[in-house]
Amino acid sequence: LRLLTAGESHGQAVTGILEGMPAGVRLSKEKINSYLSKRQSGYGRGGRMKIEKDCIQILSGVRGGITLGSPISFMVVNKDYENWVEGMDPFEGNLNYKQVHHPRPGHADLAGALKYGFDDMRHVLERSSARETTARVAAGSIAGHILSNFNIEWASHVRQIGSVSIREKEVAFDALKKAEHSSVRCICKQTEEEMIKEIDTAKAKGDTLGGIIEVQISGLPVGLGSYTHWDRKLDGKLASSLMSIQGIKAVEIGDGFEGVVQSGSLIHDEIFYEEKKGFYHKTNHAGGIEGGMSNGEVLIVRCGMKPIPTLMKPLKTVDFHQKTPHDAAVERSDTCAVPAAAIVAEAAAIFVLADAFMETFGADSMKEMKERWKK
Ligand code: EPS
Repeated sequence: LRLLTAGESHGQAVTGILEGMPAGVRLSKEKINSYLSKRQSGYGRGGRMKIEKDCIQILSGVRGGITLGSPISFMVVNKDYENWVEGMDPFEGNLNYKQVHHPRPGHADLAGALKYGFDDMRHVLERSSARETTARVAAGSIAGHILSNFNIEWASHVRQIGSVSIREKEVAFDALKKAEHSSVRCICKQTEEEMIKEIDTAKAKGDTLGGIIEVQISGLPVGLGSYTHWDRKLDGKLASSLMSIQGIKAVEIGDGFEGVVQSGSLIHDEIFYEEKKGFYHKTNHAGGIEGGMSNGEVLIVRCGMKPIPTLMKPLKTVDFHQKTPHDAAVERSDTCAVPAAAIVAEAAAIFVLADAFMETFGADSMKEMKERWKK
């Protein structure tokens, strides 16, 4: 699977081309749209999400709801474009419109402008914006239709926002359903309230918050990915996909960082066998991956998201042209986008797993995959 995305945050649309989807996969537009709308929700979002109502338009690669095996091109219209035509129209746009000269610490602004030789950092922020994750969620949702045919399920929750964290070290897959009813995707009611308070306090101070999200995928077969070469390892591919999400600064599989302080005798998951179950583990510190391959247990991956760099009470920076001290640029933004990032992380993980699944069970058609799955 290969995904190309395009689109500026306040341009006409976010678009994507998804190449490599097998033929014969039945897609549900409702399912894709409800996933897109989940990404838009979450306590701590700013004004933009009140304007947008993300809906997919598929332009190619699908007929009568069935994939053709040809590239799937799609777009999600930016409703906010109406308010930005003056600056964003591809030919008539006024290049002096809402220029940005005061790079935000932690943002792509400065390195991006230096790299591409821009005078105006608007060119950078329009594309580096997390608006792009709309396309990744759309593509992840499309690819996820493959996995759903084989009863593979996924879910996510928010473990931490700012300094507020859930107490549970391990959360069972079924318990993640509770996150669906929480505006911060938290499985614990009391912690949810504390997270909301933390966001309110940050917002009142003109500050922003990051956090930790966890994605779990259940029902995976043994052997997706491979130990035979570095670029075929499932954990490596997941880390790359997840780390590329805007704002993500850390990725861990299973007990990751905590595992390193334990001794080997405590951290490795002992192996058992039962006639009905086959080989299995009673613990899952490895997070479902051993030797770069899925091991049949629930896959658990966590991501650390930094606080959003756009602060209403700006940090110090330097005027790009005058080279004198200045306050960083202030733009409408979110106080906390951690709950939304959980959906993006789900989509990014599903994308990689669908790809790995196709590598093992066939990539031409759903028919072929089902036949090989049975064997
Ligand atoms: C973002 C800034 C905000 C967010 C945006 C990401 O947008 P705006 O500048 O239009 O207020 O709302 O997120 C999205 C648009 C989205 O769809 O998630 C940024 O600078 O990254």
